[in-house]
Amino acid sequence: MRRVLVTGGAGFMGSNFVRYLIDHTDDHVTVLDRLTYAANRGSLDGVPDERLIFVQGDVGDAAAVDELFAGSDAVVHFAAESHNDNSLNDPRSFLDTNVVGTYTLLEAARRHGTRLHHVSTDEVFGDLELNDAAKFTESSPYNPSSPYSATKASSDLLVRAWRRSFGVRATISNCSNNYGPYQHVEKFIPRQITNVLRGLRPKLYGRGENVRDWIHVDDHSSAVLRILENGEIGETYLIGADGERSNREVVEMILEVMGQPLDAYDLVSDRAGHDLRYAVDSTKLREEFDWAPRYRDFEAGLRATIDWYRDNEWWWAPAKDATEALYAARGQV
Ligand code: NAD
Ligand code: TDX
Repeated sequence: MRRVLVTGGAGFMGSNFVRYLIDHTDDHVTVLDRLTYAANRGSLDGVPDERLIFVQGDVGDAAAVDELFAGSDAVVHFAAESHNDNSLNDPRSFLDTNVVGTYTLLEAARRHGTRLHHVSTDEVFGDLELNDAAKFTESSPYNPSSPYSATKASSDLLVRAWRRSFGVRATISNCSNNYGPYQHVEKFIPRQITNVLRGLRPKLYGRGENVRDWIHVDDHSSAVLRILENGEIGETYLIGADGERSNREVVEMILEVMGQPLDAYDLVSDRAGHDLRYAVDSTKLREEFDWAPRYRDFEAGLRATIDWYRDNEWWWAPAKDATEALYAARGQV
Protein backbone atom coordinates (compact mmCIF):
# COMPACT_ATOMS: atom_id res chain seq x y z
CA MET A 1 0.00 0.00 0.00
CA ARG A 2 1.30 3.43 -0.96
CA ARG A 3 0.42 6.56 1.06
CA VAL A 4 0.26 9.67 -1.10
CA LEU A 5 0.18 13.15 0.41
CA VAL A 6 -1.86 15.58 -1.72
CA THR A 7 -1.49 19.25 -0.82
CA GLY A 8 -4.42 21.46 -1.79
CA GLY A 9 -6.64 18.37 -2.00
CA ALA A 10 -9.80 20.33 -1.10
CA GLY A 11 -9.35 22.63 -4.11
CA PHE A 12 -10.53 22.11 -7.68
CA MET A 13 -7.73 20.11 -9.24
CA GLY A 14 -6.50 18.53 -6.01
CA SER A 15 -9.91 17.07 -5.12
CA ASN A 16 -10.40 15.74 -8.64
CA PHE A 17 -6.95 14.14 -8.43
CA VAL A 18 -7.78 12.53 -5.08
CA ARG A 19 -10.91 10.97 -6.60
CA TYR A 20 -8.88 9.82 -9.60
CA LEU A 21 -6.26 8.17 -7.35
CA ILE A 22 -8.95 6.44 -5.30
CA ASP A 23 -10.62 5.13 -8.46
CA HIS A 24 -7.47 4.06 -10.33
CA THR A 25 -5.03 2.85 -7.65
CA ASP A 26 -4.98 1.13 -4.25
CA ASP A 27 -3.32 4.21 -2.75
CA HIS A 28 -4.25 5.70 0.57
CA VAL A 29 -4.37 9.48 0.51
CA THR A 30 -3.59 12.16 3.04
CA VAL A 31 -4.80 15.64 2.14
CA LEU A 32 -3.08 18.69 3.59
CA ASP A 33 -5.18 21.79 2.94
CA ARG A 34 -5.52 25.10 4.76
CA LEU A 35 -9.17 25.36 3.68
CA THR A 36 -8.88 28.88 2.30
CA TYR A 37 -11.84 30.59 0.63
CA ALA A 38 -10.99 28.51 -2.50
CA ALA A 39 -11.45 25.17 -0.77
CA ASN A 40 -14.60 23.17 -0.25
CA ARG A 41 -14.51 20.22 2.11
CA GLY A 42 -17.59 18.94 0.26
CA SER A 43 -15.42 18.33 -2.81
CA LEU A 44 -14.14 15.20 -1.07
CA ASP A 45 -17.58 13.92 -0.03
CA GLY A 46 -17.98 10.26 -0.87
CA VAL A 47 -14.25 9.43 -0.80
CA PRO A 48 -14.16 6.38 1.51
CA ASP A 49 -12.96 7.25 5.04
CA GLU A 50 -10.69 4.22 5.18
CA ARG A 51 -8.66 5.59 2.23
CA LEU A 52 -8.53 9.28 3.20
CA ILE A 53 -6.99 11.24 6.05
CA PHE A 54 -7.79 14.95 5.98
CA VAL A 55 -5.43 17.37 7.74
CA GLN A 56 -6.28 21.05 7.90
CA GLY A 57 -2.98 22.91 7.83
CA ASP A 58 -0.61 25.20 5.96
CA VAL A 59 2.07 24.07 3.51
CA GLY A 60 4.26 26.74 5.11
CA ASP A 61 4.05 25.07 8.54
CA ALA A 62 7.41 23.28 8.60
CA ALA A 63 6.66 21.10 11.65
CA ALA A 64 3.33 19.85 10.31
CA VAL A 65 4.81 19.28 6.85
CA ASP A 66 7.77 17.37 8.27
CA GLU A 67 5.52 14.98 10.16
CA LEU A 68 3.36 14.35 7.10
CA PHE A 69 6.36 13.72 4.84
CA ALA A 70 7.68 11.20 7.36
CA GLY A 71 4.52 9.13 6.81
CA SER A 72 4.28 9.50 3.01
CA ASP A 73 5.73 7.54 0.09
CA ALA A 74 5.03 10.30 -2.43
CA VAL A 75 3.73 13.87 -2.43
CA VAL A 76 1.74 15.67 -5.12
CA HIS A 77 1.77 19.42 -4.55
CA PHE A 78 -1.37 21.25 -5.74
CA ALA A 79 -1.76 23.82 -2.93
CA ALA A 80 -1.53 27.38 -4.17
CA GLU A 81 -3.23 30.70 -4.34
CA SER A 82 -4.48 30.21 -7.88
CA HIS A 83 -6.49 33.20 -9.11
CA ASN A 84 -4.81 35.86 -11.24
CA ASP A 85 -7.36 38.58 -10.43
CA ASN A 86 -6.75 38.14 -6.70
CA SER A 87 -3.01 38.30 -7.21
CA LEU A 88 -3.39 41.73 -8.82
CA ASN A 89 -5.26 43.04 -5.78
CA ASP A 90 -3.43 41.33 -2.91
CA PRO A 91 -0.24 39.49 -3.92
CA ARG A 92 1.13 38.75 -0.44
CA SER A 93 -0.61 35.41 0.14
CA PHE A 94 0.66 34.26 -3.27
CA LEU A 95 4.24 34.73 -2.12
CA ASP A 96 3.57 33.01 1.20
CA THR A 97 1.83 29.93 -0.18
CA ASN A 98 3.27 29.53 -3.66
CA VAL A 99 6.89 30.42 -2.90
CA VAL A 100 7.50 29.86 0.84
CA GLY A 101 5.04 26.95 0.93
CA THR A 102 6.84 25.18 -1.93
CA TYR A 103 10.21 25.88 -0.28
CA THR A 104 8.89 24.31 2.94
CA LEU A 105 7.85 21.14 1.08
CA LEU A 106 11.21 20.96 -0.72
CA GLU A 107 13.09 21.11 2.56
CA ALA A 108 10.96 18.25 3.92
CA ALA A 109 11.50 16.25 0.70
CA ARG A 110 15.23 16.82 1.09
CA ARG A 111 15.24 15.59 4.70
CA HIS A 112 13.09 12.52 4.06
CA GLY A 113 14.12 11.65 0.47
CA THR A 114 10.43 11.72 -0.51
CA ARG A 115 9.30 11.61 -4.16
CA LEU A 116 7.63 14.97 -4.96
CA HIS A 117 5.56 16.02 -7.96
CA HIS A 118 5.05 19.77 -8.33
CA VAL A 119 1.89 20.90 -10.15
CA SER A 120 2.42 24.10 -12.10
CA THR A 121 0.98 26.14 -14.93
CA ASP A 122 1.71 27.13 -18.51
CA GLU A 123 1.42 30.76 -17.38
CA VAL A 124 5.04 30.67 -16.24
CA PHE A 125 5.98 31.08 -19.92
CA GLY A 126 4.05 34.33 -20.35
CA ASP A 127 1.79 34.56 -23.39
CA LEU A 128 1.74 34.00 -27.15
CA GLU A 129 0.47 36.09 -30.03
CA LEU A 130 -3.13 35.44 -31.06
CA ASN A 131 -2.50 34.34 -34.61
CA ASP A 132 0.69 32.39 -34.32
CA ALA A 133 1.45 28.71 -34.85
CA ALA A 134 3.76 28.72 -31.81
CA LYS A 135 2.92 26.78 -28.66
CA PHE A 136 4.73 26.47 -25.34
CA THR A 137 7.20 23.58 -25.04
CA GLU A 138 9.38 22.31 -22.20
CA SER A 139 12.17 24.58 -23.44
CA SER A 140 10.14 27.81 -23.64
CA PRO A 141 11.77 30.60 -21.60
CA TYR A 142 10.15 31.67 -18.34
CA ASN A 143 8.45 35.06 -18.75
CA PRO A 144 5.56 35.39 -16.27
CA SER A 145 3.20 38.37 -16.45
CA SER A 146 1.13 38.46 -13.25
CA PRO A 147 2.02 38.23 -9.57
CA TYR A 148 0.34 34.78 -9.60
CA SER A 149 2.38 33.45 -12.51
CA ALA A 150 5.57 35.04 -11.15
CA THR A 151 5.13 33.12 -7.88
CA LYS A 152 4.42 29.88 -9.77
CA ALA A 153 7.54 30.46 -11.90
CA SER A 154 9.50 31.04 -8.69
CA SER A 155 8.22 27.80 -7.22
CA ASP A 156 9.25 25.87 -10.37
CA LEU A 157 12.74 27.34 -10.18
CA LEU A 158 13.03 26.38 -6.51
CA VAL A 159 12.08 22.80 -7.41
CA ARG A 160 14.73 22.72 -10.14
CA ALA A 161 17.38 24.14 -7.78
CA TRP A 162 16.53 21.69 -4.99
CA ARG A 163 16.76 18.88 -7.52
CA ARG A 164 20.16 19.94 -8.76
CA SER A 165 21.74 21.11 -5.50
CA PHE A 166 20.26 18.59 -3.06
CA GLY A 167 19.13 15.70 -5.24
CA VAL A 168 15.47 16.05 -4.33
CA ARG A 169 13.48 13.45 -6.30
CA ALA A 170 11.14 15.87 -8.03
CA THR A 171 9.25 16.26 -11.30
CA ILE A 172 7.28 19.28 -12.54
CA SER A 173 4.24 19.58 -14.79
CA ASN A 174 2.98 22.78 -16.41
CA CYS A 175 -0.61 22.52 -17.52
CA SER A 176 -3.02 24.67 -19.48
CA ASN A 177 -6.45 25.84 -18.24
CA ASN A 178 -8.49 23.12 -16.57
CA TYR A 179 -12.27 22.87 -16.51
CA GLY A 180 -14.73 20.43 -14.95
CA PRO A 181 -16.63 19.83 -11.69
CA TYR A 182 -15.70 21.39 -8.32
CA GLN A 183 -14.06 24.51 -9.83
CA HIS A 184 -14.55 27.69 -7.79
CA VAL A 185 -17.10 30.16 -9.15
CA GLU A 186 -14.44 32.89 -9.36
CA LYS A 187 -12.92 31.12 -12.40
CA PHE A 188 -14.04 31.88 -15.95
CA ILE A 189 -16.19 28.88 -16.94
CA PRO A 190 -17.96 28.32 -13.58
CA ARG A 191 -18.55 32.07 -13.21
CA GLN A 192 -20.37 32.24 -16.53
CA ILE A 193 -22.38 29.02 -16.03
CA THR A 194 -23.52 30.05 -12.54
CA ASN A 195 -24.29 33.57 -13.75
CA VAL A 196 -26.68 32.14 -16.32
CA LEU A 197 -28.19 29.81 -13.69
CA ARG A 198 -28.74 32.88 -11.48
CA GLY A 199 -30.25 34.98 -14.31
CA LEU A 200 -27.10 37.14 -14.62
CA ARG A 201 -25.25 37.78 -17.86
CA PRO A 202 -21.78 36.28 -18.52
CA LYS A 203 -18.92 38.79 -18.21
CA LEU A 204 -16.14 38.91 -20.78
CA TYR A 205 -12.97 40.85 -20.04
CA GLY A 206 -11.90 43.31 -22.73
CA ARG A 207 -13.24 42.17 -26.08
CA GLY A 208 -13.28 38.46 -25.26
CA GLU A 209 -10.51 37.75 -27.76
CA ASN A 210 -8.00 36.18 -25.36
CA VAL A 211 -7.38 32.50 -26.01
CA ARG A 212 -7.04 29.71 -23.45
CA ASP A 213 -6.14 26.06 -24.12
CA TRP A 214 -8.76 23.99 -22.25
CA ILE A 215 -8.23 20.53 -20.79
CA HIS A 216 -10.69 18.50 -18.72
CA VAL A 217 -9.51 18.09 -15.14
CA ASP A 218 -9.72 14.27 -15.36
CA ASP A 219 -7.21 14.37 -18.20
CA HIS A 220 -4.93 16.46 -15.99
CA SER A 221 -5.27 13.85 -13.25
CA SER A 222 -4.41 10.96 -15.57
CA ALA A 223 -1.33 12.80 -16.82
CA VAL A 224 -0.12 13.63 -13.31
CA LEU A 225 -0.51 10.01 -12.20
CA ARG A 226 1.56 8.84 -15.19
CA ILE A 227 4.29 11.35 -14.36
CA LEU A 228 4.23 10.43 -10.68
CA GLU A 229 4.67 6.74 -11.52
CA ASN A 230 6.88 6.83 -14.62
CA GLY A 231 8.31 10.34 -14.91
CA GLU A 232 12.06 10.78 -14.96
CA ILE A 233 13.34 12.55 -11.88
CA GLY A 234 14.35 16.13 -12.66
CA GLU A 235 12.18 16.33 -15.78
CA THR A 236 9.45 18.81 -16.67
CA TYR A 237 6.36 17.76 -18.65
CA LEU A 238 3.82 20.03 -20.32
CA ILE A 239 0.18 18.88 -20.07
CA GLY A 240 -2.39 20.02 -22.63
CA ALA A 241 -5.18 18.68 -24.82
CA ASP A 242 -5.12 20.95 -27.91
CA GLY A 243 -8.22 22.80 -26.72
CA GLU A 244 -7.62 26.38 -27.84
CA ARG A 245 -10.73 28.62 -27.81
CA SER A 246 -11.24 32.35 -27.45
CA ASN A 247 -13.12 33.41 -24.33
CA ARG A 248 -15.90 34.73 -26.53
CA GLU A 249 -16.30 31.32 -28.24
CA VAL A 250 -16.57 29.64 -24.83
CA VAL A 251 -19.20 32.10 -23.59
CA GLU A 252 -21.22 31.69 -26.80
CA MET A 253 -21.07 27.91 -26.40
CA ILE A 254 -22.29 28.16 -22.79
CA LEU A 255 -25.13 30.48 -23.85
CA GLU A 256 -26.13 28.15 -26.67
CA VAL A 257 -26.12 25.02 -24.50
CA MET A 258 -28.11 26.87 -21.81
CA GLY A 259 -30.72 28.09 -24.29
CA GLN A 260 -29.83 31.81 -24.22
CA PRO A 261 -29.27 34.26 -27.10
CA LEU A 262 -25.63 34.10 -28.24
CA ASP A 263 -25.09 37.81 -27.55
CA ALA A 264 -26.51 37.80 -24.00
CA TYR A 265 -23.17 38.69 -22.39
CA ASP A 266 -21.50 41.91 -21.15
CA LEU A 267 -18.05 43.20 -22.03
CA VAL A 268 -16.43 44.45 -18.80
CA SER A 269 -13.15 46.14 -17.95
CA ASP A 270 -10.09 44.12 -18.88
CA ARG A 271 -7.68 42.40 -16.47
CA ALA A 272 -4.43 44.36 -16.00
CA GLY A 273 -1.60 42.73 -17.94
CA HIS A 274 -4.07 40.17 -19.38
CA ASP A 275 -2.14 37.38 -21.15
CA LEU A 276 -3.32 37.12 -24.76
CA ARG A 277 -3.02 33.45 -25.53
CA TYR A 278 -1.81 30.19 -24.00
CA ALA A 279 -1.19 27.03 -26.04
CA VAL A 280 0.60 23.89 -24.93
CA ASP A 281 2.57 21.36 -26.98
CA SER A 282 2.28 18.12 -25.00
CA THR A 283 4.25 15.93 -27.44
CA LYS A 284 6.78 14.85 -24.80
CA LEU A 285 4.08 13.59 -22.43
CA ARG A 286 2.18 11.84 -25.24
CA GLU A 287 5.27 10.16 -26.69
CA GLU A 288 6.98 9.12 -23.46
CA PHE A 289 3.88 7.71 -21.75
CA ASP A 290 1.57 7.00 -24.65
CA TRP A 291 -0.77 9.42 -22.86
CA ALA A 292 -3.79 10.94 -24.60
CA PRO A 293 -6.66 13.03 -23.27
CA ARG A 294 -9.98 11.20 -22.95
CA TYR A 295 -12.11 14.34 -23.30
CA ARG A 296 -11.41 15.34 -26.91
CA ASP A 297 -14.79 16.92 -27.57
CA PHE A 298 -14.73 20.23 -25.70
CA GLU A 299 -18.41 20.91 -26.22
CA ALA A 300 -19.35 17.51 -24.71
CA GLY A 301 -17.09 18.18 -21.72
CA LEU A 302 -18.60 21.62 -21.31
CA ARG A 303 -22.16 20.23 -21.46
CA ALA A 304 -21.30 17.72 -18.72
CA THR A 305 -19.78 20.56 -16.65
CA ILE A 306 -22.90 22.70 -17.12
CA ASP A 307 -25.04 19.75 -15.99
CA TRP A 308 -22.82 19.30 -12.94
CA TYR A 309 -23.27 22.95 -11.86
CA ARG A 310 -27.01 22.73 -12.52
CA ASP A 311 -27.25 19.62 -10.32
CA ASN A 312 -24.90 20.77 -7.55
CA GLU A 313 -26.03 24.20 -6.50
CA TRP A 314 -25.44 23.15 -2.84
CA TRP A 315 -21.73 23.06 -3.68
CA TRP A 316 -21.35 26.47 -5.36
CA ALA A 317 -24.19 28.67 -4.06
CA PRO A 318 -22.53 29.52 -0.69
CA ALA A 319 -19.56 31.15 -2.50
CA LYS A 320 -21.45 32.87 -5.33
CA ASP A 321 -22.64 36.09 -3.71
CA ALA A 322 -19.31 36.91 -2.04
CA THR A 323 -17.46 36.21 -5.29
CA GLU A 324 -19.71 38.50 -7.33
CA ALA A 325 -19.47 41.18 -4.61
CA LEU A 326 -15.68 41.06 -4.96
CA TYR A 327 -15.93 41.37 -8.76
CA ALA A 328 -18.37 44.28 -8.32
CA ALA A 329 -15.92 46.05 -5.99
CA ARG A 330 -13.28 45.68 -8.72
CA GLY A 331 -15.59 46.92 -11.47
CA GLN A 332 -15.65 43.58 -13.30
CA VAL A 333 -19.45 43.23 -13.56
P1 NAD B 1 -7.75 26.08 -6.16
O1 NAD B 1 -7.61 27.51 -5.81
O2 NAD B 1 -9.08 25.55 -6.58
O3 NAD B 1 -7.28 25.19 -4.92
C1 NAD B 1 -6.15 25.49 -4.16
C2 NAD B 1 -6.23 24.69 -2.85
O4 NAD B 1 -5.02 24.96 -2.11
C3 NAD B 1 -7.40 25.11 -1.96
O5 NAD B 1 -8.05 23.97 -1.47
C4 NAD B 1 -6.74 25.90 -0.83
O6 NAD B 1 -7.42 25.81 0.41
C5 NAD B 1 -5.38 25.22 -0.76
N1 NAD B 1 -4.36 26.12 -0.17
C6 NAD B 1 -4.14 27.41 -0.47
N2 NAD B 1 -3.16 27.91 0.31
C7 NAD B 1 -2.74 26.87 1.09
C8 NAD B 1 -1.75 26.75 2.08
N3 NAD B 1 -0.97 27.79 2.45
N4 NAD B 1 -1.57 25.54 2.69
C9 NAD B 1 -2.36 24.50 2.36
N5 NAD B 1 -3.33 24.55 1.43
C10 NAD B 1 -3.52 25.74 0.81
O7 NAD B 1 -6.63 25.81 -7.27
P2 NAD B 1 -6.65 24.81 -8.52
O8 NAD B 1 -7.27 25.50 -9.66
O9 NAD B 1 -7.14 23.50 -8.08
O10 NAD B 1 -5.10 24.71 -8.82
C11 NAD B 1 -4.31 23.72 -8.20
C12 NAD B 1 -2.88 23.83 -8.67
O11 NAD B 1 -2.82 23.67 -10.07
C13 NAD B 1 -2.22 25.18 -8.38
O12 NAD B 1 -0.88 24.95 -7.99
C14 NAD B 1 -2.30 25.92 -9.70
O13 NAD B 1 -1.24 26.82 -9.81
C15 NAD B 1 -2.15 24.77 -10.67
N6 NAD B 1 -2.77 24.96 -11.99
C16 NAD B 1 -4.08 25.31 -12.11
C17 NAD B 1 -4.67 25.41 -13.36
C18 NAD B 1 -6.13 25.74 -13.54
O14 NAD B 1 -6.61 25.86 -14.66
N7 NAD B 1 -6.91 25.87 -12.48
C19 NAD B 1 -3.91 25.15 -14.50
C20 NAD B 1 -2.57 24.79 -14.35
C21 NAD B 1 -2.03 24.69 -13.09
O1 TDX C 1 -15.30 36.75 -15.58
C1 TDX C 1 -14.31 36.51 -16.27
N1 TDX C 1 -14.29 36.93 -17.56
C2 TDX C 1 -13.22 36.69 -18.39
O2 TDX C 1 -13.26 37.09 -19.56
C3 TDX C 1 -13.17 35.77 -15.75
C4 TDX C 1 -13.16 35.30 -14.32
C5 TDX C 1 -12.12 35.53 -16.61
N2 TDX C 1 -12.12 35.98 -17.89
C6 TDX C 1 -11.02 35.64 -18.80
C7 TDX C 1 -9.63 35.86 -18.28
C8 TDX C 1 -8.85 34.77 -18.99
O3 TDX C 1 -8.51 35.18 -20.30
O4 TDX C 1 -11.13 34.23 -19.01
C9 TDX C 1 -9.84 33.61 -19.10
C10 TDX C 1 -9.69 32.56 -18.02
O5 TDX C 1 -9.66 33.24 -16.77
P1 TDX C 1 -9.38 32.48 -15.39
O6 TDX C 1 -10.41 31.42 -15.18
O7 TDX C 1 -9.20 33.51 -14.32
O8 TDX C 1 -8.04 31.69 -15.71
P2 TDX C 1 -6.55 32.17 -16.14
O9 TDX C 1 -6.27 33.55 -15.69
O10 TDX C 1 -6.37 31.81 -17.58
O11 TDX C 1 -5.69 31.15 -15.21
C11 TDX C 1 -6.11 29.79 -15.06
O12 TDX C 1 -5.32 28.93 -15.83
C12 TDX C 1 -3.98 28.80 -15.44
C13 TDX C 1 -6.07 29.37 -13.59
O13 TDX C 1 -6.88 30.23 -12.81
C14 TDX C 1 -4.66 29.35 -13.09
O14 TDX C 1 -4.61 28.85 -11.75
C15 TDX C 1 -3.85 28.45 -13.98
O15 TDX C 1 -2.50 28.52 -13.60
